[in-house]
Amino acid sequence: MSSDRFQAPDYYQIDDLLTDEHKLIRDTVREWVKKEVSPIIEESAQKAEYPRHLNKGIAEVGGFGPYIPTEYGGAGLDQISYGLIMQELERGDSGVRSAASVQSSLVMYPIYQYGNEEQRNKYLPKLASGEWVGSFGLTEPDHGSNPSGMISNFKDEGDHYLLNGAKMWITNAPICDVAVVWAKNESGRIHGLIVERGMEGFTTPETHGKWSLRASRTGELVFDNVKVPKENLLPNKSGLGAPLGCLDSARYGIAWGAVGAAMDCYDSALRYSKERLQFDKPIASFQLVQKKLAEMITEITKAQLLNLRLGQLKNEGKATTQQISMAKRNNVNMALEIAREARQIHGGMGITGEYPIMRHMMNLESVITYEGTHDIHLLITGMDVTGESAFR
Ligand code: TGC
Ligand code: FAD
Repeated sequence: MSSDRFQAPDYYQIDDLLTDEHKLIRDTVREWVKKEVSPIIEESAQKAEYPRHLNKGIAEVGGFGPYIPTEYGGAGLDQISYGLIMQELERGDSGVRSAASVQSSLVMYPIYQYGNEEQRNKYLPKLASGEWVGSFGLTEPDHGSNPSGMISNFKDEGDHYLLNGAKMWITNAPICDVAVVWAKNESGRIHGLIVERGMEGFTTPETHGKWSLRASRTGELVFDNVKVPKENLLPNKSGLGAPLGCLDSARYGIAWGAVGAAMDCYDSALRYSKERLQFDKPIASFQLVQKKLAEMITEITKAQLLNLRLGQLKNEGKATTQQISMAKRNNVNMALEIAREARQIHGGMGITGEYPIMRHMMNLESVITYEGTHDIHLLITGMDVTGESAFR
């Protein structure tokens, strides 16, 4: 990729609504992404490799467990800081944000929120420092949008649990040291179990051939009579609401992250439109190009404001699942449409790795599907406003 000349759009002076600490955190991550992510990410994506060496830096900028208390190694920050970190990481690449959001909201969060003190002390500091990589197993081959139908199960065998089943489409699976896995007990109740690499019968085959999130490792978690120690059960919450609670936190981060990807596409398109001449004029002077850019900055501004308000609500403990769904759905779709329009503004250059556009666009095709598809989030809003469930 050509050098990273990113300049963040802030059309409504939203910076004025942030604290100095928010801006410091945001700018620190932004600089880190410019220095460490932008120069290498295109090659990682082309080679379908996750640049694992970045984990140390993600940890240093507070990307693993931003809102987890410092006594467990987290950064102890508020929810707006968490959002800003995700925005900046996804400005670099959705795969980098994925690494941070899975580790933070899908692995550290359930261990912190549903685990006991021994589990917190054992796992959280190593996850916060990036020494360990975590994964989150909810989706199964036959149960994606409908996780309540999962068939992964565990039996009480006296001194341990015996876990069987398989999870699919799991971020970090091939490289994870620990996995938070959701499975049903003998009464059909969903519980979270911490499974560690090395447990006999636990394998993590990689999913190859992805056109999206290429700089992120995806795979399966397969459990063939895995003996899980009893102390690895998360004791403080069970039922589908437990994994869904984690998704609230991750979807919130994605709502911010998608704005980062959109800002990068807009910034690149704006600069390109001023530099690219056709018919002896910058293409920025043509009305049809201006229409694209004007609509992009309008949508980005709306999404930035949505995120900030959602962050305030989250800080106050008032953000609902349904509000988070709306922001995830709106912002990811907005980012994908902006990536497509930005690709057009770049003409043929837009399909190359010289610019980040096509990589963002392909990444966002996963982001619009994972953590609840675009249509599932629409149905969550539909149910909220009508009181009628259209899922079944
Ligand atoms: P439903 O009947 O609505 O709910 C079941 C129980 O859960 C409770 N609940 C919640 N509790 C806490 N937090 C929430 N956000 C909750 N939402 C619901 C609910 O009250 C109920 O409790 P109870 O006591 O009555 O049993 O469940 P449903 O089976 O009808 O399903 C609803 C639906 C479709 C919305 C939900 O299952 C869903 O969100 N489906 C989408 C699945 C999904 O998002 N999967 C994501 C997998 S992880 C992932 O993609 C990671 S990508 C990571 C990356 O790389 O960044
Ligand atoms: P399906 O549920 O089969 O949906 C297919 C289509 O049917 C969609 O368009 C959907 O909207 C539609 N549909 C389904 N039900 C309804 C309905 N009731 N009404 C209307 N339309 C409906 N999962 C994890 O647990 N952990 C991870 O770390 C993880 N990482 C992922 C990484 C990547 C790169 C990807 C692509 C996925 C990841 N996932 C992960 C899985 C992801 O959450 C699922 O792909 C997603 O929830 C959708 O499930 P599905 O793919 O089985 O699609």
